Amino acid sequence: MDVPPFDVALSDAASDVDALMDRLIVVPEGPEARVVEAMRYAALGPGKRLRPFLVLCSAGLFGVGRRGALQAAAAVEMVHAYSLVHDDLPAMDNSDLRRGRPTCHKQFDDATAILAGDGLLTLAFEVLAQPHTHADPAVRCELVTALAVAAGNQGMVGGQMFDLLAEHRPDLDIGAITRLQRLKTGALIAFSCEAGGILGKAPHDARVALRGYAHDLGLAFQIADDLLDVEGSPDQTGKPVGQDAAAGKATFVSILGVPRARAQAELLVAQAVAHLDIFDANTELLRQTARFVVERRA
Ligand code: GRG
Repeated sequence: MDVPPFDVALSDAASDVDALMDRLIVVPEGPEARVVEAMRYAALGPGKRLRPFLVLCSAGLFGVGRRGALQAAAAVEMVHAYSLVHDDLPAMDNSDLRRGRPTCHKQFDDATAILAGDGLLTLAFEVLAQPHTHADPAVRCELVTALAVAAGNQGMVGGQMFDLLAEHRPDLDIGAITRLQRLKTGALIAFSCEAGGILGKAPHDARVALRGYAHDLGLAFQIADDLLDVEGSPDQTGKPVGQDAAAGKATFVSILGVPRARAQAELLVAQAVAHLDIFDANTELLRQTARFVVERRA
């Protein structure tokens, strides 16, 4: 089967997942409408939709139907959007700008932003549990469990705690930073890659390969993020830059320096794509995603 150009595939994925989230996040009548408007603001705002794209690409390896894959893609994007809303709050990063627009708590207010994050996190699991996601309840249950582990204290929430405690700890070493980032951003990226394997009831070796790809991709993504924080501008990235240094945080870039961090990201891209060699199916989009992750400017 012909593979569409990377840009087209990424933008089609973004349109399709946005169309589904638009249908799933419905503003009701009554005073609770405000929190749903904030959920829509956070989830449907501009963004790369990288995690949904990874779900769709990994699902594509196993011939999974588009609707089921989109359900899982929408769920992971909702969890991602929630994490950004909560991360931007005054009690955490205290950011005013996200995706080139006021952050959710600036557009609404702190309490509404907290509730909007809670609403998105909760809705994600409702979506995974819907029969549209997969006909087999055991598959839906496996997706729910995997996303809970990735998003919760064993994954993103644990990583965020670690990150908050890492402020003013420029002494943290590369091993500690790697663990922190694997939890904070890597776990959700890993879920996105593994979701296709769960939906497609993929064999063990395929899941191991996807996990390896996701691990290297997640670290490459984070190094690219650290480089953008040093070298990018708010116009490019749509968010404040220089925040890591201002918070006295150790990062891959503060420890390795820019040239070695860039070389490490390249090495991780090469390692990530090597994991894909076991697949007979076309892995071109996943290979190009690894390049995109380190070459992106936002
Ligand atoms: C609040 C529980 C909780 C967790 C927050 C992921 C996270 C943990 C915070 C985000 C802070 C941050 C900027 C981390 C760096 C990596 C990252 C997740 C960047 C944003 O993801 P992109 O680049 O964003 O995929 P878009 O806007 O394209 O969706």
